[in-house]
Amino acid sequence: MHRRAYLAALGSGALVGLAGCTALGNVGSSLFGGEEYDVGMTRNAFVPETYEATVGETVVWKNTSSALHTVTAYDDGIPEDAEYFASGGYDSETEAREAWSEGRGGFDTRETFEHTFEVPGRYGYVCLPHERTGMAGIVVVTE
Ligand SMILES: [Cu+2]
Repeated sequence: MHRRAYLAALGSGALVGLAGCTALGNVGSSLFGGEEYDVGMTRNAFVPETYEATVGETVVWKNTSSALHTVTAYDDGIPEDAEYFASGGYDSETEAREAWSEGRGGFDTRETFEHTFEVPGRYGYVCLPHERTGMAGIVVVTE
């Protein structure tokens, strides 16, 4: 995401200003039209499922649904020397899973989570509450 500073400056005014825009064509999307993100989260999926980023890029996930979701990297699904990431700020998949079992680490409608990718490679992650229904995604980071 490259326009974040600009959008942050606009703040919530942008959201109000664009609330009438229904470019995506469904009822819920107009609520989200005023802010930018890289990966959206529908009821049961990350969109896009595979996101391509470059080294140093900050990827922003946004919960564009009414369900509670997590972004939880797989310990063994990221490059060996890469920093682990999970919504809630946990240091490992185990820690994130334990937290989620107690209801922590999720983010709600319209909330965002972001992570800056410094190591090239392939990063697999999952949404813990929707793991069984296949809600998982990949970030591919290139130089
Ligand atoms: Cu989910």
